[in-house]
Amino acid sequence: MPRENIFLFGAGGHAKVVAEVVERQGLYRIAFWVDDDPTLKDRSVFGYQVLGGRDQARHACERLGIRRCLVAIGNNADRLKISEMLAAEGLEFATAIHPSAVLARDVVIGPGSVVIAGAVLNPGAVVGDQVIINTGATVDHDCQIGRGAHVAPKATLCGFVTVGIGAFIGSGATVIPNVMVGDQAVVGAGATVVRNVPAGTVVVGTPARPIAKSGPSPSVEA
Ligand code: JB2
Repeated sequence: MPRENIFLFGAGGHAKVVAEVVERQGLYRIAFWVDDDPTLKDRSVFGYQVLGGRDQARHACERLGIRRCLVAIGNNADRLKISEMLAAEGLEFATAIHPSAVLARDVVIGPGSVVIAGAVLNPGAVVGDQVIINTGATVDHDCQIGRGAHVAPKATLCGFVTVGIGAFIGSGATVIPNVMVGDQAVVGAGATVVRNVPAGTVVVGTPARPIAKSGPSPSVEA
């Protein structure tokens, strides 16, 4: 079966990781990168050309009949904003899962989401769209991960954890069972979350405590 052509939006550090996942998954062929940074235009990254910004993408998609892409930008608010803009233009989203990730039979992963090498998702986990489950993260049974969230490398979510829209769980953080992390909340690297985190709150440490408010995401407010 021929692989479907897609493009990756963003050509930075996260995008290179996403390209690895897409190549190893083997379902899609990367046709080109799109990036608004003019200094990247016409560069080759991993052998794929950076076509230019969104306008170039639109034309190339029409010409090549491409209807699917992945937004490969780590910033949650920006990834959501750009995915909404691309969806409004009629584009759909691929889902990329690294073959070394371990997914239980009933795990649900939304469109535009990426599961990176070594991640483990146990039964009943539901992952929304435009989510990053990063390298070696664990999402245990019956967790729910909201749209545009990011579970960073080696973070551990125990059973029945809920992660809100656009929330960020830092690298190596642990969230104990049944805890809810609110929309756009930020959990610092290595934190141990033992009670619910209100929306828009930054928590750090063990046990995790609030230190600040996190910035709003336009796409969450909309
Ligand atoms: O709206 C935008 C945007 N549009 C295009 N916001 C952001 N942040 N980036 C945008 N881009 C393009 O995506 C930029 O021109 C740039 O080329 C690329 C982002 O690359 P960068 O290397 O800055 O970040 P990243 O998103 O690839 O990686 C971050 O997130 C990952 C999950 C880093 O923090 C990584 O260390 C992390 N692993």
